[in-house]
Amino acid sequence: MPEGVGNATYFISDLHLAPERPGVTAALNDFLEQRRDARALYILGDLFEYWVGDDDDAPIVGEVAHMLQHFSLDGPELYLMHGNRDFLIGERFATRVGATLLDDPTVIDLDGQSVLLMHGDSLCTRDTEYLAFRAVARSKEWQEDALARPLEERRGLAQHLRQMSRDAGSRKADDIMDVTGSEVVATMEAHDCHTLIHGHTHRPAHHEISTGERWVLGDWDTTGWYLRAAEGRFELKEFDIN
Ligand SMILES: [Mn+2]
Repeated sequence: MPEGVGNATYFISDLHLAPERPGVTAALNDFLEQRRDARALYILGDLFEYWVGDDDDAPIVGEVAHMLQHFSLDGPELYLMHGNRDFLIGERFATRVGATLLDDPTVIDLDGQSVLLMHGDSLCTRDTEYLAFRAVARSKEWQEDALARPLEERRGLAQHLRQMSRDAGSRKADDIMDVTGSEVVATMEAHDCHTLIHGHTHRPAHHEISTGERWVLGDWDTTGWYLRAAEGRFELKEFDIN
């Protein structure tokens, strides 16, 4: 086995990396350096607070790209799924960091077990306003139009969308922002999976449900979260971020 490749699979999401929170970027660097037993790392969306295109030359993009490159070159497989903030990440960035872009949802084989991976936003079906925006913003037409604009204009658009998302979040009832139980069950059944891992809701937890189990990853702020899977066992861990 090459150095740096072990038997553990890690899942993280919702780091919401942004220049104004350098501590979280530093925490990602530490996290990656400490994963000596990693066989694979799955980043299940919202690695970045916003994404304006793979041509973004902002320092944080270069910094994070360098960390991920370093990690994947050491041997572990690296997978990236889009979140509702960074859904414009493209193949160019994925290739640059040695990652494979995953569809949402994706089913993986984890030590012989089928596991369903999602970001989680599509499970929040009571938030009809957001789902309407999602349908538009995930279309090829909308994305091609957005990405054809000059970088400065895209940065302005990203700030506008962030503000809209924050305003909408503060207006909406708490239960709208969580997943819909029946949607979780239907999605797991449709994919024939007894284990679901997702992020997005910032409500880290392990839920035992009728279809099996649901692991919810946590967001990174003053603490960070990861889910570790090895030898058929899952562990959800929280750690301090300085
Ligand atoms: Mn999200």
